[in-house]
Amino acid sequence: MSDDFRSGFVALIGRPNVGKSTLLNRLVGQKVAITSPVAQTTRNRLRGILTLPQGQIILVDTPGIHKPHHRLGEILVQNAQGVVKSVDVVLFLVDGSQPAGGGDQFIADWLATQKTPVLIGMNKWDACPRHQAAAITQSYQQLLPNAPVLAFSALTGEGIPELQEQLLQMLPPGPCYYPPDMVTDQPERFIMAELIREQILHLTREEVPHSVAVTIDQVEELPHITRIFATIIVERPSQKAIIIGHQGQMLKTIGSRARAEMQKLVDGPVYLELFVKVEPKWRETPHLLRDLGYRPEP
Ligand SMILES: Nc1nc2c(ncn2[C@@H]2O[C@H](COP(=O)(O)OP(=O)(O)OP(=O)(O)O)[C@@H](O)[C@H]2O)c(=O)[nH]1
Ligand SMILES: [Mg+2]
Repeated sequence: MSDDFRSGFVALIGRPNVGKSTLLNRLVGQKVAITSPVAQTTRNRLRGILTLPQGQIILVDTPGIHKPHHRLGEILVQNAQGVVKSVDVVLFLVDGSQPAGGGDQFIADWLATQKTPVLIGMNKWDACPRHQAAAITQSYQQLLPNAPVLAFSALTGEGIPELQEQLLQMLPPGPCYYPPDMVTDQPERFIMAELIREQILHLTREEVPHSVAVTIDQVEELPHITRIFATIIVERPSQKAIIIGHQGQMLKTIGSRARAEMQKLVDGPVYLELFVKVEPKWRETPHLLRDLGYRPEP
């Protein structure tokens, strides 16, 4: 390790759906966080680790900041805000394909009251209409006049090397906090549950995605196959019916797509069995939220 090795923590902060988790996966080069077109996909703070010859960047993904409508939402927003105090740099991620809006202004005003240095990251640059690029960039620069601004695309990879370089420059000299081959701090079981929830976010609509939680009940690592038993929890019988689908077709599709993702994760064959359970109001019930892993973080 050279003397000028740099390292530290970078929080990914921004509105829901701007691409924080997609960027995390792109930077660490592996899928450690689930992503979807549905806002409020991420529910847990999650670290992704990128080790380079010149340094180690530890990215902290957070739930998108929005106006909370229920207890789960409140916990998620509080936790995202709490992260900022504990990191070296905030990467304030915005949707660079359109001008700044009220939600960005709200986050920027709050970041301006914090001591942590901020880099504004304009993601989705691939989708930015070129004739509007200058005006859009200016609308974000105005939010925090002293913060550097970079444009890139987590989807195509354009501008990502420059982003890595800029983040390294903003980090202090420091040690390798995690082993170089480690890409996340999340246990495999958590990622398995998330891969199931990801398929539900992609395949169902309206109120169903937000009413779903997933638990992994058992993992059996046999010599030739990994057997996984999981439960999908919903709030109402009508949602259970949607998840199961006509003649069980929806559950089958969720299962086979999640299984394909899990096989990449464990690098071997997977057998997946899914159960569906109704748990009325789990999003408002403190002990259920706790059991499902959604809790206020320090
Ligand atoms: N065109 C384009 N789409 C992107 C890019 N990055 C992410 N997306 C898409 O934006 C949507 C949201 O991505 P996520 O990574 O789940 O967003 P997020 O900010 O983590 O969202 P929350 O967890 O809900 O706060 C997905 O459909 C992504 O495919 C990008 O650079 N360009
Ligand atoms: Mg996310």
